[in-house]
Amino acid sequence: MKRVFSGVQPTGNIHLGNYLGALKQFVELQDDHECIYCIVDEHAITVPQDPKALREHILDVAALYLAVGVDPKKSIVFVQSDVPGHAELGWVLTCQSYTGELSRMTQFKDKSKNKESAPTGLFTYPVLMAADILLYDTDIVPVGNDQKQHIELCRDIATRVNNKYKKTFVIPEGRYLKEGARIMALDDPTKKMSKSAENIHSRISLLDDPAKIKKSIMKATTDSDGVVKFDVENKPGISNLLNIYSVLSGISVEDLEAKYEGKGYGDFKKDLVEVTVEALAPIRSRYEEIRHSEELIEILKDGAQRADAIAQKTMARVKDHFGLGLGR
Ligand code: ATP
Ligand code: LTN
Repeated sequence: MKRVFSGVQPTGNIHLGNYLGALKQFVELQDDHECIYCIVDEHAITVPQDPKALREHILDVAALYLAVGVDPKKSIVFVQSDVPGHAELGWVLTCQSYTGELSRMTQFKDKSKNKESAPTGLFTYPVLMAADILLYDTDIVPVGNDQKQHIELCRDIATRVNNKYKKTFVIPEGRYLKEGARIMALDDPTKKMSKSAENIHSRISLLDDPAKIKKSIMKATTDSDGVVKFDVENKPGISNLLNIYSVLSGISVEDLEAKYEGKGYGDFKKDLVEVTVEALAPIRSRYEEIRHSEELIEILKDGAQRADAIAQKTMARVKDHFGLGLGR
């Protein structure tokens, strides 16, 4: 069976973009792959975090993984900092990566824009991400489109190590969804839907109640010609909503265009509210059931043990190939 690894940062507000771009794939892959899903708390501290809130957010994301359908009987679910191999391999790979290639990462450029200096961790973050993936001999990494550049860097670093030392790493591949791979912000369809945007109506969080969902969708930016048609260039707002509608309902974009021919955005949006509320209701109720349970803690502890067993094997191989330690 092929191995799958992915991670989500515990920074709160998991939204439709995270769900449709990444989490939905996590669930689909479980049946015929060996899946490892991580809550990447060491990534979260690349920007300032309140310690109490961070710990809560770790459990929030873990509960959401389970609520959307990740099954701990099939998949390993764990918290990154519970497995020391991530930081350990992160360092080894930092010594195999170059400031030039890291300077080209668009996420770093965005996050450090207009700042004279940025935390070093923000700069080397893609190397830690490479370590996360390579630590588990991962074949497939399901992520949103925005992570493509980081996946390519991971492949470059792994290939470099394999060429320079004995063959050490499996070269992973990114897996991106075509539709829904990039969900845009509701208030500005030229930007991606984001956890960190100030306007809460720019996103729909998985735990939003029906009233909030309605408000955000009804306020969503469209255009003035009132025709429900998919055209990302000229009609990015309605195209984004069509995309969301399509992935949530399973109806193709063409069929939706036909369904709303001659109708206005009002009707379309009203139905989209209904579809969204219906899709998120079971996620919300499962989340409430599990979020404060002892079961959740047990799942994460068990997951960390299973992940650590794999990680230790990889680290032994890395140390051997690099000549680190005593070798016995
Ligand atoms: P932010 O929304 O604050 O930019 P992020 O991208 O740092 O968050 P993570 O929690 O690390 O979010 O992302 C989890 C997964 O969700 C990743 O695979 C990422 O590619 C995906 N993702 C995030 N935003 C979107 C989006 N708007 N559309 C599709 N996928 C997305
Ligand atoms: N960088 C990713 C989160 C992430 C990840 C990973 C995804 C960290 N490590 C390993 C896949 C595999 C993000 O910000 N979305």
